[in-house]
Amino acid sequence: MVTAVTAITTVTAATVVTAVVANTAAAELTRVVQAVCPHDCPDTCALHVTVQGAAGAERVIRVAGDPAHPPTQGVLCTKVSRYAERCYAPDRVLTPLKRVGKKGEGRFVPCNWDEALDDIARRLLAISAREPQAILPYSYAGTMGLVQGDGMAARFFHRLGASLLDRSICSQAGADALVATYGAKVGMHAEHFVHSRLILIWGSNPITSSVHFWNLAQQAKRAGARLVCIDPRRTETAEKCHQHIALLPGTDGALALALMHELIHNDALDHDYIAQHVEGWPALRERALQWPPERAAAVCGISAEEVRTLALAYGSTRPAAIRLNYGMQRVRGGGNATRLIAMLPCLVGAWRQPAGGLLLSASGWFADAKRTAWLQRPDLLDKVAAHPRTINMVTIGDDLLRPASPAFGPRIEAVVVYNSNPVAVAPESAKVAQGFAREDLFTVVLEHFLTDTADHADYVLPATTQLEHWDAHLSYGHTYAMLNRPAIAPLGQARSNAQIFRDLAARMGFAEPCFADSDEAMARGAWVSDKVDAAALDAQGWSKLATPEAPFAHGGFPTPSGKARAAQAPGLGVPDHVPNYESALSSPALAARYPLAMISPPARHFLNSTFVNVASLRAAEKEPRLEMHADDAAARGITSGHTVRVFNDRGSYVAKADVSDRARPGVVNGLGIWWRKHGLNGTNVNQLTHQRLTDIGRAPSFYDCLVEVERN
Ligand SMILES: Nc1nc2c(c(=O)[nH]1)N[C@H]1C(S)=C(S)[C@@H](COP(=O)(O)OP(=O)(O)OC[C@H]3O[C@@H](n4cnc5c(=O)[nH]c(N)nc54)[C@H](O)[C@@H]3O)O[C@H]1N2
Ligand SMILES: Nc1nc2c(c(=O)[nH]1)N[C@H]1C(S)=C(S)[C@@H](COP(=O)(O)OP(=O)(O)OC[C@H]3O[C@@H](n4cnc5c(=O)[nH]c(N)nc54)[C@H](O)[C@@H]3O)O[C@H]1N2
Ligand code: SF4
Ligand SMILES: [Mo]
Repeated sequence: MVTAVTAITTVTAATVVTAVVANTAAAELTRVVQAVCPHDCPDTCALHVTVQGAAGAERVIRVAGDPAHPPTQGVLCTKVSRYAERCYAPDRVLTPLKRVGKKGEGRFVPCNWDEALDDIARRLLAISAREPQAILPYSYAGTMGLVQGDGMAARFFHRLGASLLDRSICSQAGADALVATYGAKVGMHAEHFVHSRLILIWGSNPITSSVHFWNLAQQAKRAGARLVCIDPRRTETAEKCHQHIALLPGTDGALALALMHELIHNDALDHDYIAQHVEGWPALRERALQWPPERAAAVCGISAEEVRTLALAYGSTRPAAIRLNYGMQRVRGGGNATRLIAMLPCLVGAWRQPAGGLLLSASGWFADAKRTAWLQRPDLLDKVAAHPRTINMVTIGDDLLRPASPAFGPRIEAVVVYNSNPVAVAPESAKVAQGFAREDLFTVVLEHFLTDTADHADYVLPATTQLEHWDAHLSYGHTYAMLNRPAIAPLGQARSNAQIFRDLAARMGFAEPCFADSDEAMARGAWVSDKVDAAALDAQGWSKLATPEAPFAHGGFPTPSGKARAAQAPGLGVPDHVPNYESALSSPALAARYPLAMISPPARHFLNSTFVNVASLRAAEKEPRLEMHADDAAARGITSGHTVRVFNDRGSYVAKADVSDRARPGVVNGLGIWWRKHGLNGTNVNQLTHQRLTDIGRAPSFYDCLVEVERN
């Protein structure tokens, strides 16, 4: 029922219960519950969830941004404004399901919780009695919550002695490179970008993926700042910046080196800052001197003039800020490129001002505030006979198909998936799907929907959404600790991830008291008490950490020497441009067969593969699309709307051609992670990507991929 809600009073108190006047005869009670967006997005918005109806018949009628939370400013992206649509979607899984069809067919029958949990516990116990490492948890960031993410689940798998998972699929190249350079995953505060005079938006499309940052950049623009976007794709963001440098994928390291070359040449360096707060600059300086703009321009597929102009602006404008994002590190050399770019603000002393420096991630600010060891209990591993091996989530395709061997260890016999959809999001997905289709693999998937991965499960267990459970959140884009309260009771028979692992632990005979901690106790206990203000968290749902406004104005990088590391870092040498595995320059024979570079960045209305099943959002994305430059399309007789086959040795993917200046010559853009079953030929872009890892961080190189395109 839609009733015109005329007044929702100011949100202050703990559970934020508010009386509302409705214009119906029987005014209904409405409450607003303080919550947090759970998604893998740097903005980590504070939510106001409006619930209507009496206890037992409550319904979420609105999900809105908290106007009082400074990063959120009362605004949400289109996707999460539709959160209620996702929560109440008719295809939501609301009972445990047991497989009746073949793996991958997605044919299930409902079963009851006891039957499902008893059978799962029995199967896992039987495997673990022989070899606990044959069991693999597989999870990522479906929710970023510390409780429903790797809280109770981590305790469970540690106690079991299951294989460990290297959660590397997104950001680990850039993250490890940032740690190598600054000592931690820390940087500028997003709110200070409003005062920057020059902003480089580098490998980032905030209009799609971080809309609150874009709002700050626009404020800076209105105040006279110059915005430069560095991205192979002419994104929605790029077209609104003053300048767009459309370099080839995987060439950012070369651009950074040439910028250094010019900063040296123009004597635009802050010699004093370098002398006091940077170590290893002489060695990197030598390398940079080998990268005149012409050399970089040839590698990057841009003009030397673009390099010179950018270097002049960056060397002479203060404050100058870089918003780096993970798009530029999903290539072989992503780690080295991040190290090089992260050095730029040190060389010109941009860190001296709060509105200068660089932001890739803010998550390191939470390192001392979060009780990771308590939440995850890695000490439970001490009880298992042998320290388990680690499986990289990027290579799940190969690893599911691998036989036992001394190097690999036991064959994977069981996978428990939660907060992830590997069949859609992991690279080289033909192999991932083949692995999950193994009839001898026991697979349990905790999910909201029948995703491509859930279709391969022996059991699908219905999980609660963020509207139905407790959680604690940090952010990688701001520095507020957050508390999520359940707005409504679990729908159907859904249980929270933590509850499901608690129930399994009981059946497996895990008697440690930590398995009795409630979701609420874990959400409230997630923080170190003198770092996060529990009262503020309780009252308003968020609490800001105390962090320095201009963190490195006087050096003090969290490295052993307190200096930023230009050259050597543990295990690493002087950073350099590392060419892609697949590119015209680095692999000419391959490029002769597959001459186009394909990148597959986020689609605006999806979040990775989440929301693909939400009808209104899928309608907004229309169809799997491949953006092509007019020259590349014309050479292949392709015009917009043609169905095209995109292929390489790993497989083929069918999409609708979109001939547009969003694509630069030589590069095609396959947007978003469609569910394979919603694809035009039952595949998605990851049919074409490969499992080779980045130079640093053991991360995927999704955007390092050559293809050919033809009319289908
Ligand atoms: N709507 C929406 N929002 C999202 C996501 C989503 O799928 N949809 N994903 C979320 C996730 S998981 C993450 S990790 C974050 C951050 O997610 P990112 O994947 O970093 O997202 P974007 O900000 O879209 O930035 C990627 C940009 O990098 C560009 N790019 C690709 N290759 C290169 C390259 O070699 N060099 C350079 N300079 N640029 C390159 C792409 O064209 C794209 O515009 O966003 C989150 N937000
Ligand atoms: N080609 C290509 N591939 C990519 C990328 C790319 O840019 N290009 N991006 C990569 C990146 S950056 C990332 S982060 C990964 C993302 O990979 P994933 O983290 O696997 O992300 P999603 O596809 O969003 O899948 C998350 C799933 O978790 C479920 N979920 C959400 N909340 C809960 C919950 O509370 N409980 C349970 N049990 N389930 C829940 C959702 O329904 C959803 O199906 O994909 C990577 N893959
Ligand atoms: S996905 Fe990002 S922008 Fe959208 S509501 Fe969540 S945190 Fe905010
Ligand atoms: Mo990600």
